[in-house]
Amino acid sequence: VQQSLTVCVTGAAGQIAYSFIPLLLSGQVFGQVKINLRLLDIPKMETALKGVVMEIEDCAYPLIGDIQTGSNPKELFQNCDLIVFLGGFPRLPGMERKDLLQKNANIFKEQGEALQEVGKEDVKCVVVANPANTNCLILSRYATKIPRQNFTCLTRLDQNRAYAQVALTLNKPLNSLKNIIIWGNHSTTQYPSIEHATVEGQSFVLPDQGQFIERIQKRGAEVLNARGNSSVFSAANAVKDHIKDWYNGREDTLLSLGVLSNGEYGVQSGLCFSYPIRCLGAFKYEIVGNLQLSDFSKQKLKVTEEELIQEQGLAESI
Ligand code: NAX
Repeated sequence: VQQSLTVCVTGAAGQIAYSFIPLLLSGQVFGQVKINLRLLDIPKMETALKGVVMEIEDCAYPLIGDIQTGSNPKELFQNCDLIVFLGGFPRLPGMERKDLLQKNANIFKEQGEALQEVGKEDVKCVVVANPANTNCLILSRYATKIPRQNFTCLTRLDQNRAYAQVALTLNKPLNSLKNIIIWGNHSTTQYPSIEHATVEGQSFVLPDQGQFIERIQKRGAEVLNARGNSSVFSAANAVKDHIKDWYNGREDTLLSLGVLSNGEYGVQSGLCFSYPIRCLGAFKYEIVGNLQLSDFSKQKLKVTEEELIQEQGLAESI
């Protein structure tokens, strides 16, 4: 059992960080482990970051160790055991997808270079900032000394959304469901699959599978339209679930996280692709590579893989 961990949060003055930091410091991610916190944001957010630190102090969390803030990843990434990448360039009105990809690719290139220079070789990374899969891929490209299994991106929010919708549709408790899988990109091409899922140990069908898939693919937009703001505490909650299960292991169900592909299911090697994952504890996991896929599923995987290949091409042209 770890006595203390050093965790960096990027985009630390942003919305998801504001919901995630309390989960981390109240022991909901790592349990009773002391947390040294590194908060990174852009220089413009320096004062806002100071405010976040004041609120952390005012919580008087027993688990808090030392806190450092700043805008230089080369300072803040030093000695980190885990980095949660929430910081990114937002999509502004009128901005093309290509511009968004390239702006973020530049940020993740710089942060990857910083990791390569100052990072611990066993640091674990969770990329949340969009386009999450491709940002994660770029980060790993520039931090080659770090094992590729240590790079992950968040698709747990999509997985949690899928569980919730299935539970509501079947009118069954959430904990009676297992093995719903998110395949591919954290985007509208993702494939939320019930092909290997069970309810109370039995496989099942949904009254309208097409509607379910589309609902999960577009859930982010549905929340945005209703709230006038993107998903925040559900995203922070998913980051908590992702890290907690990756760290502790999880025997009872398959999980979904974006990881670097080794070609499983015919997906281009090197892409950051959300797969069925078995978390084994101590930040170890394996990609479950031997599930039988229907032709329908294979075709869905192709669509999301193609989008990722395209994103990779755009990001590489920086
Ligand atoms: P906010 O805009 O509230 O916060 C982002 C923060 O990042 C800002 O404080 C900004 O100053 C900072 N930032 C920008 N460039 C930076 C850089 N180079 N280094 C460090 N910090 C930098 O967004 P928020 O709602 O917190 O969302 C964070 C990210 O999560 C966004 O990219 C968003 O698209 C993404 N999401 C991903 C999800 C997923 O499931 N993978 C779901 C939720 C969310 O939409």
